[in-house]
Parts: sequence; structure tokens; C-alpha cells
Amino acid sequence: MNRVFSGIQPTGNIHIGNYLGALKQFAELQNDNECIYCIVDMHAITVPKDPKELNESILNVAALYIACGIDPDKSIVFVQSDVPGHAELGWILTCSSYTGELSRMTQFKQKSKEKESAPTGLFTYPVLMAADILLYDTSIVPVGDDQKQHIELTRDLAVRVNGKYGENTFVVPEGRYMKSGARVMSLDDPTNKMSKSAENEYSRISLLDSPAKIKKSVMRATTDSDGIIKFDVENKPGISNLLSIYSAFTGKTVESLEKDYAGSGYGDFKKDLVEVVNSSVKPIQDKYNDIRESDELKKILKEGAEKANAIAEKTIKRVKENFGLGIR
Ligand code: ATP
Ligand code: LTN
Repeated sequence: MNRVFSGIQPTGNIHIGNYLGALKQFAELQNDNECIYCIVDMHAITVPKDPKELNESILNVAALYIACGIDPDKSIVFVQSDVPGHAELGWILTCSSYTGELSRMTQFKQKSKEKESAPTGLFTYPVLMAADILLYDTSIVPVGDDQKQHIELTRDLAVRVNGKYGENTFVVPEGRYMKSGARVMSLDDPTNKMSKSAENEYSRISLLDSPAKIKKSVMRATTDSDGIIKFDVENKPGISNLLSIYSAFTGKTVESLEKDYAGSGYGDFKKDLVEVVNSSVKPIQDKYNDIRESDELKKILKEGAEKANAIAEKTIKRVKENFGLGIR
């Protein structure tokens, strides 16, 4: 069995980009793999957070994991800061990373752009992500397209450390990206990715949005003026994004959607898309409401942390031995 690891930050509301790009595959992978899914709260504090809100968000994401089909009897679900190995390995890997390669990370460049001085954690963020992955001898990392550069860095670090400290130190992981949905774009500006942090709430559809909010977001989504339902990212990014979303939710190919909607207007297509999104998120919302306030949730996370810690401790022991750290 392959080991799978992925994480989501407990920041804001999880949107359909997070779902179609990452979360949807989490449940699909758990039948044939040994899956570990983490709520990466230590990544969330790279940008200052209100402690109470952060704590709520952790439980919100945990409940959404379960609502999206992750079965705690099959997969390990836990909170990053509950397993000390992440921070420990993070530091060890920081010492094997170069400031040059971290400066080239686009996420860092984007997130630090508007800031007068960027927090160091924002800079070393990808190293902590590498630690998350390497700590569990992970071979597959299901993520959205935007994480490709971080996955490459993780692989580079693993190969570099293995070359210097022993080939048994780390398993070199691979990213896994969805064929459709790996990059869901913003509804108001389809040249940017859908984001939790964008100011305009109608630029995204959150998994917990009401039917009315979903309708409004889809109906006002930016399209073009030629009214032809055709997939052409370069010239028609708006309608192409909506076609991708429709396709990712229903499993229908974009080509078959183009055929089905040949001659229809954007209005009709959007109305159908509203139905598709609403009926897809409804079961997730129902399950979320059942689990969010239950005592079960914290129990799942506590047991998950114990299981994760047992694996992490073994890796930390091996890494410390290979590096010559500590007393033996
Ligand atoms: P955001 O930019 O929306 O604030 P994020 O990308 O910084 O969120 P996470 O919440 O940790 O951070 O992302 C969780 C997962 O969702 C990652 O695997 C990421 O690649 C994926 N993801 C995020 N946005 C999109 C998107 N627009 N389309 C597809 N996948 C996405
Ligand atoms: N960097 C990711 C979140 C993340 C992650 C991970 C994803 C942190 N650690 C480990 C996969 C595996 C993001 O910003 N979306």
C-alpha cells in the first residue's frame, strides 16, 4: 500500500477550488492507500490569526474532511501542531535548504508582495510543508496545481538529504493532480485562482454557502460577450472555468458539455450549473452539520494524532541517527 499525505490550512471557508483540486481525491484515495490527512494549523500562523477564530477553523476543516467522505476508520485525520515531529523535522530540513531556492517560490513572492516586511515563517513555509510530507514516508501527495513548485522543492530536499546522510533517510514523494479541477479560477476574475482570501465573496463558492449565495455567485460570474459555450482558456477564460467546474462535479467531459449546450445561451448554462453545484454540496453540508458539534470530532482528532505521532516518532529517530543528532 502507498502512503498518501495531504494538508489544508484552517483559514477561512473551504471553497470548491479546494474541494475539486484536493479534497475530492482525498476520499477516493483512501480505499487503496494508507492515507493521512492533516489540518495544517502551523502553516496558518505564517500570517497572524485571531486565536479564537483559528481554533474554530481547525474544527471546521476537520468536520469538512469527514463530510467530504474521509472515513476515520480508514484514514488518519489529525491537527499538525498535535504532532511535534513536524516542527522538529521542519528545523532539520531548514538547515538543508537554501535561501535562493526559497526566494523563488511564487507563493512566497505573491504573499509577501504587499507587505513592508514579510514574516520569516512565510519564507520557510515550504520547508515545513516538506517536513509534513517526508515525516510520514509519503509516496503520493494529492494537491491542487498551485502546489507543484512546493512538491518539487520537497523532492529536491529529500534527494539532497538522502545523498548526504543516507539513501534510507527519506522516501521521495510525488504530487498527484486532478485532471479537471486542479486549478479552479476566480469567478469575478478568471485569470486568477479561486482563493479563500480574495475580498469579493462572490469570486468563490464555499462548500458551506447557501443555495441563494451559490446562485448569485454563478449567475454573476464573469464571461465574455460572444455568447458561445466553448472551452478556450486563452480567449474565453470565464466560460472555460465554468465548463471545468461543471465537468469536475459531474464527471462529464468538457467536449460533451460543449455539444449538449451548443446553441444555448450563458444564462441557461449557468442555471444548470447552479443546480449541479447545489446538489453536489448539499450532502456535504448535511454531513457537516451532523458532525461539527458532536463530541465525536475531537475524539477522531485525538486518536488521529496518536496514530500519526507513532509513525512520526520512527522517522524522527531515523533522521536524528543519520544526522548524528542527540545522545545514542
Ligand atoms: P487560498 O489561496 O484559497 O487562500 P491556499 O491554497 O492558500 O488557499 P489551502 O487551503 O491549504 O491553501 O489549500 C488546500 C488545497 O486546495 C491545496 O491542495 C491547494 O492546492 C488546493 N487549492 C487551493 N486553491 C485552489 C484552486 N483555486 N483550484 C484548485 N485547487 C486549489
Ligand atoms: N501548502 C499547502 C498546504 C500544505 C500541504 C502540506 C499540502 C501544508 N502542508 C503537506 C500537502 C501536503 C497550501 O498552501 N495549499
